[in-house]
Amino acid sequence: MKRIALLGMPNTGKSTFFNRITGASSRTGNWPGVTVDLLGAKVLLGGSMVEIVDLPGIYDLHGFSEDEQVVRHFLENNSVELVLIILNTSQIERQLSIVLQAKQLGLPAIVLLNMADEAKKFGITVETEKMSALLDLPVVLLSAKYGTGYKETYQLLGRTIETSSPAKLEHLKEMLAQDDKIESVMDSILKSSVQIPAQLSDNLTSRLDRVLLHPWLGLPLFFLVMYLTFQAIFLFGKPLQDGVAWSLDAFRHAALDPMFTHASPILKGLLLDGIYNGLGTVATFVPIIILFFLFMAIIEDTGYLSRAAFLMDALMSRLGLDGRGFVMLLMGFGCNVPALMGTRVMRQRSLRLLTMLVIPFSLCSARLQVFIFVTAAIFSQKAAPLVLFSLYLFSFATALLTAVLFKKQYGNTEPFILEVPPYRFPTLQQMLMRGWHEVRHFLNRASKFIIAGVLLVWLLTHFPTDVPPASAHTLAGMIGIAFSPLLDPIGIDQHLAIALIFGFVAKEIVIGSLAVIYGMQGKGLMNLMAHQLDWVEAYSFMLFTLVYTPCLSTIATLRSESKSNAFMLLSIAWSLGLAWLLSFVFYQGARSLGY
Ligand SMILES: Nc1nc2c(ncn2[C@@H]2O[C@H](COP(=O)(O)OP(=O)(O)OP(=O)(O)O)[C@@H](O)[C@H]2O)c(=O)[nH]1
Ligand SMILES: [Mg+2]
Repeated sequence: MKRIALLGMPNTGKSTFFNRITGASSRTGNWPGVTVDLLGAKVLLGGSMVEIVDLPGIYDLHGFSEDEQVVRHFLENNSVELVLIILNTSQIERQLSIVLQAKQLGLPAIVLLNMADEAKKFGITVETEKMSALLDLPVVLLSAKYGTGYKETYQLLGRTIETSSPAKLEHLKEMLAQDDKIESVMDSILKSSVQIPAQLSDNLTSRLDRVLLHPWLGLPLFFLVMYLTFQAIFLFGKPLQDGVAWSLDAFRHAALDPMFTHASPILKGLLLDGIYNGLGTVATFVPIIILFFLFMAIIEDTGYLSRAAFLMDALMSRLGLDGRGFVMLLMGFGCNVPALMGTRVMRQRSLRLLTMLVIPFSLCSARLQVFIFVTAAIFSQKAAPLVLFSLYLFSFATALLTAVLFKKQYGNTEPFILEVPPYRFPTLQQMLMRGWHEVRHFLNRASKFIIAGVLLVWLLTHFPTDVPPASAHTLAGMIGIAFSPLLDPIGIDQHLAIALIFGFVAKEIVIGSLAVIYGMQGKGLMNLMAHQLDWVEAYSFMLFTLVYTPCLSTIATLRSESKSNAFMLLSIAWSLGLAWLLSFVFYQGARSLGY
């Protein structure tokens, strides 16, 4: 099968184009370094199937960072019939060098001048025919996001791919050794085919930035925006969550219970109290999670996240990190795994490792589910938001503490130059795609971990069958008792111990297994928990859940990204130790104060 690769600098719209042409959902975002790995998809072009590969953005084919190596490695080890070089037209004077490098390598290429809409707004004009003649390559102007010029591009691709033959590069770096002529060639091409006004006018961006990047208003505004975002998520998410819980309950009473009246109690228990209740409790959080990611996508796509990096850079560098580390921490609020992979844009290994050590402390959306659930059960409506907020503070505090403690070991000397992109607003389609992506992610995790997890918890809490379920004499009870010397001093009883043990696999299993352990769901489960736990125990449980290792996927990612077992073990040991210590100090402190 013929292969087309997308090449270009970061944040030029490669993934947006890829999604448009393949219908796939590669992650996009207004931030350099969103794509860090290869993503391929097949599509019918010019009468035959072609594979299109989305690559991470690179500044230069010589680059040293992990994601630049991914690109080089790909080009050296795969034959490609065509490269699409995607440029941001408004930055054409900086970005043309990649085209010349590709030409020098003899790659069969088409130049796509993307973001035509923005270039037009800035008053930049390109004479594509002239440029095409000078480069001796096809050049098209388009907007991958809004679709203008897309049809022509698609047709051109179809025609070109039919006749193109494979290029293979074995020693890319050596082939690029002589590129001192590139500068002058670039200058002359730009002079004769591009007109750039003396002053680029992007009023909106500069006006907004005057406020949002204000030296002392910037940070408070940023935290206000984050605060309002969370308020909005709960304002819209809570009714949706209640609706889902109500429908699941109604469905059970109306359809499932009657269906299983004659089934054996064990089967009924396993299917309904085990899988249905467990998975259902987790599923009620899906609307909140989708909203959460939609809002995050807006913040990311508008370019505000890059501003956050800029605002926090000075503070972060004192902790041995940089502005990008802060952005990764925020991304980690969604899910730690992509945030860990996002560190590939960092060139220096020690900086990357320190950032990776810090990221698992960000309170990801799966942990958020546990906290929403437990706070709703134990705390008053007034106290619950404050409790949640305090957990976010702990999340930041443990991350910062980790950075401070380990920064000597992982010294950072990499200079960080931040590119602040113009503000851009996501289209409805981009947002829907993101929402759908999250649903799929949930279903994937549900089928991989959650069902198996709740099933196992059900078995452990119901065997042997001649003792009351979830009592001390069941298998789960015995495991809980075995751990009690460790967990008693932090106020975690044998029920919660089981939830914690399974939470090691995925945090969604924590709430799923609470439903199974207590044999209830929804309001009933909350009441029972409120009856059995006081607030000190509940908070200690949440602290532990927050700080100890997020999930198996995170561990696997830590391992694969660091390529070091020792580093992975350090991360696990440190977070477990810190979790225990924090819960211990909190629990014993609160008890000695008489709570
Ligand atoms: N105005 C405008 N914005 C665009 C266009 N194409 C992409 N964008 C936006 O530009 C930003 C970057 O797009 P991506 O597709 O993530 O860029 P990328 O080249 O894949 O970036 P990396 O993966 O970081 O290398 C996103 O906010 C897109 O919505 C376009 O034609 N016009
Ligand atoms: Mg991308």
